[in-house]
Amino acid sequence: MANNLKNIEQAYELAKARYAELGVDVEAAIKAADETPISLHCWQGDDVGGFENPEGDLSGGIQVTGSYPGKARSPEELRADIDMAMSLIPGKQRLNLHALYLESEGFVDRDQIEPEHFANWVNWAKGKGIGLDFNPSLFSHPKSADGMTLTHPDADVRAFWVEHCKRSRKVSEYFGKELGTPSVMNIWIPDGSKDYPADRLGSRSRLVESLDEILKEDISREFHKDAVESKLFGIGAEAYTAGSNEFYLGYAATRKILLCLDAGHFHPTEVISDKISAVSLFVDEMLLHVSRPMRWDSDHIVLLDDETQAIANEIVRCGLVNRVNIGLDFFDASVNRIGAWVLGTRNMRKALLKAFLEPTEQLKKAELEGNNTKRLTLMEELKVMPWSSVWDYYCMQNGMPGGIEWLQTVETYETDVLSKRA
Ligand code: RNT
Ligand code: ZN
Repeated sequence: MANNLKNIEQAYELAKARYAELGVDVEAAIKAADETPISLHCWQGDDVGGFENPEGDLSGGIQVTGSYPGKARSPEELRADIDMAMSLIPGKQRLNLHALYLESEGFVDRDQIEPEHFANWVNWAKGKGIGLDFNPSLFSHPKSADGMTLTHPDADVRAFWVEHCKRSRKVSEYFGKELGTPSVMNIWIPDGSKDYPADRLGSRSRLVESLDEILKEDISREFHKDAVESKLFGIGAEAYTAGSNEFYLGYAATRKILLCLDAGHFHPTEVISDKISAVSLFVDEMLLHVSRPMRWDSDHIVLLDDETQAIANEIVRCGLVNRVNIGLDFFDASVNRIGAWVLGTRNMRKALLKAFLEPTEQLKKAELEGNNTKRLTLMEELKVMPWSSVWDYYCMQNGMPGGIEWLQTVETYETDVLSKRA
């Protein structure tokens, strides 16, 4: 082990010297990557099930596939699993909760949720010194069964969901107050239709009305921030999605709230990395749902692929670290769920580290001078720079393995804990 640590240090020193030749301050890059928060999504741990109704089925046009054993069945199990995952991921973390993950004595419907139903989560977060983010849950419920919530033609159904969202904002505000860091609350609705609608305008007008009603109460941004998430289509909502990109871009810009960009919510060749700079000129803060769509909005585990890297590069190159909130959104039930969290989140962190290890000013200078040969050559060179030696060192500083040794810890936990869950 001691030998191994020494090798990591030596490799790091060599890497540092190589990066210095490019004018990159490696220590500053490590610090910046470490301090950029990533919000882990609670729903990878139990296939977006939650604790409202143990028999509840996932609906709303999203799907989890796979039946890997050992999913969390209670808040205690889920928190233990998140503890395990977080212990293997370096850097500043947050937890992103859905309203479905409330804790109560007996059934509490969505229009009845209170901050107290999330007190255990807050205490847990306090113990870890992390922030919480929140989401109202407008799916997996009888009142969303026909694929409409805030756009529903029935005013009573709309009112039910408006009330849920209003109460969710109070939960989010409570998180911010208790934890000293604002909670980003994201509204995503499944609303759309399987076949061609006759009145898109009517439906979208109702959505504006519902959202305006939800946002009526002013809540300090010191505690809570509102975000809205667009989407292209869902299973069973192929022809029309009310909350499209244009809809929410306009809504977020005019209401001065956050826009959420989910990597899986656009046409297959469209990428959110390209949207970050554009949106930043009109919306002051963003939320990202970093995900990996495969042929559709499949929510595969985030890889260290070109798009994940491009997202990180854009955040860093545009100087948007303080205006882009990074959240993850994937749910894979075909593999060890803790492994999924660790792998996907470490990939996002790696992408951030690589982005901070870039000589951005040099790239921009070459571009301004019209030296596109240099720009491209430098970009290619960065791919083979010894960033992984910096990563290993950074992980070592955090008392974590840089390589795949973390998998052993996850496998031991699977044997000792997960495999005992019926
Ligand atoms: C669905 C959206 C939404 C959900 C989570 C559970 O397509 O991406 O963000 O995945 O809120
Ligand atoms: Zn999403």
